[in-house]
Amino acid sequence: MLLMKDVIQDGHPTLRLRAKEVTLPLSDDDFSALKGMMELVVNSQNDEMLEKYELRSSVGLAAPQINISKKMFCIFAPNETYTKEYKYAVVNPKILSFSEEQTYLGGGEGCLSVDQEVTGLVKRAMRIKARVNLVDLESGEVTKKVIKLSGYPAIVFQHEYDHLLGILFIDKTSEFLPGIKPIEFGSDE
Ligand code: UDB
Ligand code: ZN
Repeated sequence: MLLMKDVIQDGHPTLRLRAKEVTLPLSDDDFSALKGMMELVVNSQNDEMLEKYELRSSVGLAAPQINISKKMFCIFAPNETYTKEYKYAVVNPKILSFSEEQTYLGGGEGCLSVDQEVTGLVKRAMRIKARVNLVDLESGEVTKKVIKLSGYPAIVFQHEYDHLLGILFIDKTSEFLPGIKPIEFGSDE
């Protein structure tokens, strides 16, 4: 089982690499890695597991964060009204378009690979359209899709996508973002 100690921290060179394309069909190793990543994120949102394994309540994790420099990430996040859950195991994503409209998390972003205390405001597109390969973690089936995301799930997607480019949120923080409407949600763990 993956734990917080398996998540590498800022300063580790892997976090700064451009992740490599994943070869499809998915190898057993890549599939296991994705499964482990999703397990960590899902477990972190379960109070008992969170306490038992001293997890940080997480909404996403990218492969470079567990020292695998490949284009894969997992997301398990609600929308800002808690009416829908987005659970995606993603391989070789490509963001096709970003909306003109921008937003940011009002409480700021953090990162599992950056010291707990550090947060900052990060300008993000309000909506994105992306080409992805979605992996069914039960069957192993991989499906090509074009997805559209908006609001909080779109922010999480962009944060994880940045990890595949070697970008951390601390590279992009602003003190103020005047004229941009924040999403008031996800400010705490
Ligand atoms: C997170 N968690 O997982 F709104 F159930 C952050 C950390 C860094 C604070 C652990 C988080 O936002 N938790 C959260 C928020 C909610 C509801 C909920 C849990 N990440 C993921 C990460 O570092 N991936 O690489 C940071 C987020 C900041 C913006 C998007 C991802
Ligand atoms: Zn992160």
